[in-house]
Amino acid sequence: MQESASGRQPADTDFSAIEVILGLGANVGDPARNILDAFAAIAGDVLQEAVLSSLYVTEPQDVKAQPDFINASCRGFFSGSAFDLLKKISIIEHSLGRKRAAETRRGPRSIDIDILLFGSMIIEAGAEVDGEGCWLRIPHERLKLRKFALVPMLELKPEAADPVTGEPFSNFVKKLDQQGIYKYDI
Ligand code: PH2
Ligand code: MG
Ligand code: MG
Repeated sequence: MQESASGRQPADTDFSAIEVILGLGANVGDPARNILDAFAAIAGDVLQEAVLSSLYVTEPQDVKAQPDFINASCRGFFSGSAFDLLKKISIIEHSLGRKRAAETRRGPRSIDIDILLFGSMIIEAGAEVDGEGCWLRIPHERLKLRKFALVPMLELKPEAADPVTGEPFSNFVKKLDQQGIYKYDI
């Protein structure tokens, strides 16, 4: 645990590591395999003490006419900036067959890895992914609207609260009854 600087600590404890929550989603190819492969890469190379939530089968949101998704969440500690993390996860997306240029907005994808929470930081900044400009917003701007992101995140961190307002994210799940989500048996 990197959170406390009091008491006896191992000499290599990194107090700059920040707790992050990622959202994972996939609905092309073998989506469950892609989620597990993405987690293996994250746990091996990106986050310390990485843990994965259950996998969930979720009804597609935004663009309804596409296959069901598998969604999950991952929690761990990262040493570096949010931009550094974005760069690392986009390399993993790429290695799992994601081709942004060929995608439709909010449509099917082999793997999507989103930064949902980065400690309790509030970030709004221009960034670059795969040579294209994008807007990095943390907490993720659609998190409160998406049961497929909230439910796996709350499994890993039930007390998670919106860094902007302090409101527990669990309050928002109740308002999203109509969005289908089921546990996936691996
Ligand atoms: N991702 C989207 C659009 N719609 N629906 C579900 N159920 N799960 C997703 O991960 C998802 C989605 C684009 O990011
Ligand atoms: Mg994304
Ligand atoms: Mg997404």
